[in-house]
Formats: sequence, structure tokens, C-alpha cells
Amino acid sequence: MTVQLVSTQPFDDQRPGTSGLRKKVSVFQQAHYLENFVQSVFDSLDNLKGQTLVLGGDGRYYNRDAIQTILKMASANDIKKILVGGGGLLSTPAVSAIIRKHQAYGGLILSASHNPGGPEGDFGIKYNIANGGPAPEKLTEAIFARSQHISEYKILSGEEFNEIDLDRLGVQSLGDMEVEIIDPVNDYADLMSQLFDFDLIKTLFSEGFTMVFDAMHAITGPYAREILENRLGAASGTVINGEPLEDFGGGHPDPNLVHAKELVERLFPVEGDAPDFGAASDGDGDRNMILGKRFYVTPSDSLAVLAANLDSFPGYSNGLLGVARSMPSSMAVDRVAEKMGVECFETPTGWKFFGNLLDSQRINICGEESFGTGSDHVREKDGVWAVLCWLNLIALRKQSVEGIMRAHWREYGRNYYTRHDYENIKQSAAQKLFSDLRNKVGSLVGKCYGDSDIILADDFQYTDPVDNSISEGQGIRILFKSDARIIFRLSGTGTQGATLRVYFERYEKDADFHDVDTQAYLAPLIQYADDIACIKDTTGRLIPDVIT
Ligand code: G16
Repeated sequence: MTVQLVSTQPFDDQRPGTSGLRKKVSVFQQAHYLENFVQSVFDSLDNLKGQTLVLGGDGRYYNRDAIQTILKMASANDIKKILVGGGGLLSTPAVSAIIRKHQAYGGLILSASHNPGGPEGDFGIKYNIANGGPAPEKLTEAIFARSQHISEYKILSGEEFNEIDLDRLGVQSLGDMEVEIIDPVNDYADLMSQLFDFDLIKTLFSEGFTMVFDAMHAITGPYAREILENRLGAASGTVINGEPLEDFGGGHPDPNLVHAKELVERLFPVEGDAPDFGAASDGDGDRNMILGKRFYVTPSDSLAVLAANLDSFPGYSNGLLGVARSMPSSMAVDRVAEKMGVECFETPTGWKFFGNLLDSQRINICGEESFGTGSDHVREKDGVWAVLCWLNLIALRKQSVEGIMRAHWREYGRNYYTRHDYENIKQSAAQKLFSDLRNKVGSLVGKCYGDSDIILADDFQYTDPVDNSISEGQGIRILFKSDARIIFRLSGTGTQGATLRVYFERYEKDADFHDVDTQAYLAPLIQYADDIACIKDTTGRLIPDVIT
């Protein structure tokens, strides 16, 4: 086996987005495309030689091929050891947990998260650093810069070269590098058992509590089966769509009311009884959706409830340190922080912005409207973790999901919240909409819409309180005096055209008004958003593609 230096030329589209590099599978399959990006990652890391990395993916199409390529490149780049999930599988939060547990130098995660998979679908790759979290912007920019000047990459080659057997647990070698195929679930499941009261949850299930977990044929199937069914005694069959498939069974592994259709039908049956609890996770296992019997919990509300109750879980008995939410997430958690007297941070969209706050113990729980919740146990959002939080809480409080949520609203008030997505619109239309909005935003303050004045309008900018780095242009924020907000942002994870996201929220303190239909409650704001941004005229779309 020899190390081959392969000549290559830069691809101009390798700038990582909100969460790594995501492209169509066919883009990644172009000669040198994956290799260029991986070499750019390796070249951007200091002192990589002799280090240990973690590698795994969500099992989507091209996962196994990409792993074999990356292993050959890692060996050629003098990496000492790689821990690879059996079958090439590792959820995003599991990679984070394994990096931390084994004090690895970092890890590569192969996933395009909630984007569809299969030969026609998407693929993706992202690098996580030694704290277990996504590479900060400084590093992703350095990777991109390197990718623009790359002229060669290193890879092992040779006749006698055998591919690593990804399905055989244990140590194999590749050149001078050690490859250890590890059980993808164990480390993660052990960590969960330290954070939550498994005995209490076991009792809950033994008393007849019923739930359905929809793994959407993505990565969380094996994790949910081991934890819910094997360790916690949930009935067999609790986990549905539990086999990871390369094309996610043709579905869109995004745990929301539209895409987790089977789960939603079970929890909202036309007739008959529903299970007590429902949950789903996404392609790579970092997102979650929480449902009760005929009841939907918004991700922002879920974050608020979990923050308010965090100290009741064994792993968090020291209490709430502080909270953070992404800017477009609802302000429900802000009220919890205020009441509990802890700091609340508003960060740009993207989990990487929570890393410094978690590392410096300014916060120990954080979340995003995009179905992400997590804590300082890892440095990624964590779908199964969020489900276990709710199970632990239900077992403690002996209340239904709806009961818990309504009690929370009575105490803190309700933040009505919805997100409207306009998918695959023309890039030119998206750009026009945003440049018009940016031109207008300075003059919006003081304007009155309906019963309320605009008191703040800006293009959100964030200064990281730990390293003082500044991130600009993170979305248009419009705040009304009536405790209402409209946010406009472009998705950073799509691979086709542009996706416009418009977020709406309004606070309602009066419990007599906690039962209104969300779209009806927010209808005036939805109209103002079109008045302000001319969505229909500019995009040609009359209604959003997805409403969550
Ligand atoms: C990724 C990031 C999240 C972020 C989301 C936003 O999620 O990891 O932190 O909230 O993207 O997506 P968009 O830019 O499309 O609104 P995931 O689950 O796709 O990795």
C-alpha cells in the first residue's frame, strides 16, 4: 500500500452551510469532489498527525462508499486511529458523545440531516471539533478557503488493498492507521442512563403507558429500540420505521407534522384511542418532534418546558445555569429564564453558536425552532435525549403531555408560534426579497400595523459573548410592541433553489385565550409579513409549501 498524491482542481461550491456541506448525491459522486473537501478539512486542522477521529453517518445512500474513501485518506494523512460506527452508522449526537468520551481530536459526520436520501437525494459531510460540536464559523471558512486552492489530495492505493469490513466490530488496520469498528449505540445509551431516571421511566411503561417513536427509517431506529424497548421496557413495536434505509423508505426524514405522517395519524386518529406519547427524529438523529394524545408541542414550547424542569432530571440536579435559543425560535424560554433568574442568549440559527456558551457553562440547555433541543451532555442537538426528557417528566409529574403543556402556559403565558416555508423558490426572487427588506428595515420602527407599533427592526447580528466573534446578516427581525415578532430568513440547509422561512409569534398571557387555532391567532401577523415583504408578488407563491 502506498500513499498516492492525486492532482485535483478546486470546486467553487464547497462552502459549508448552516450545518456542513450538503449537496445532491450526484454532486458528491463527481470525481474528486468528496476527496477535495475531506483534504481541505484535514489541511485546515492543526497537528492532525497522530490523532484519533470518529467517523459515521446516518446510513443514507453513498454513506458506505464515502466512509471507505475517507478511511483511505485518513490513513494517508497520518491519522493514528479512527473509531467508526458499526455498519458505518452513527447518529450526530452519538458522534458528539463518542468524541467527548474517547477524547478524540474530532469527527466527521456523513449526513444531510432531514433532507431526502437515495441516489436522487442529498448527501452531506460535516466536521465536529474536540468538544463534540460542529466546527465554528472560523474553521468552516478556513475549510472553504482551503478548498478554493487545493491542487492535490492524499489517499492510500495499492493492489493488495482490502476495504475495511464495516460490519465486523473490533480493530482492523489500514496502512499504519488503526480502524476500530464500534457498536454505534452503546456509549450513547450508557450516557442517557446516567442523565435520566431509567427506573422511574421503566415503572411508567410497566404501568401501561404507551408511546410510538417514529425513526422514519433513519438513524435513530437502533438507538430508540435499544433504549426504549430493551432498556426501558416499552412494548415491542413502540419504535416504528426502525430500520435505517439508504433512501429512508422514500420518505423525507424530517420530524414535523407534514413529514412524520404515520406518527401524526397514530396520535391524531380519526376515531378510537391514541397512544399517550409520540415522538419522531430525523435523518441523523439530532431533531425531535414531541406529540401527546391529539396534541402537538412546538419545539420552542418544548424547550421552555424542559428548561423549567431541567433540575428534576438526575443528570441536571445542579439546576439551570442559563438558556439559549436561536433567534427565530419563540421567546417562550426567555420567560422561564427571567423567572428563574438565569441568563438567556439569542443566537443565530445553527447549533455551532451554542458551543462556546455550553463550554463556558453559561448555559446548560438550548434549542431551536427547527425541532432541535439539547444540553451540555453533548455539543449537538439530540432527538432521543429530548424524548427521554419528556418521558422522565411525564413519569415524575404523572401528567399527560397536554396537561404539562397547559400548566406551563398557565404559569408563563403562551407564545403562539408558526413557521411558513416557501421551498425551492428562484434564487433571484429570494435575493430581491431580501435586498428590498434590508433597504426597508431601517424605516420600519414606529410604523403601526393593526393594534401595534414596530419597536425593533434589524438584520440580526450576533456577538459571541465568549470569543467576541461577530456574525452578521443572520435574518430580518421585526418586533412589535404587542409582544409579537415576524422573522424572515433564508434556509442554510437546502440544496435546490432557495427556501424562504417566515416565522411568526405572539404572546398571550390570558389563559382564556390559550385554545385558539394557531394559524387563526397569528393571521393578522401573517398578513403584515406579506405587506412588508411582498412575498406573494416577489416569489409568485400564494401559499407556503410547509407550515409547522
Ligand atoms: C441544521 C442546523 C441547525 C439549524 C438548522 C436550520 O439542522 O444543525 O442548528 O437550526 O439547520 O436549518 P435552515 O438553515 O434550513 O433553517 P440540521 O438538523 O439540518 O442539521
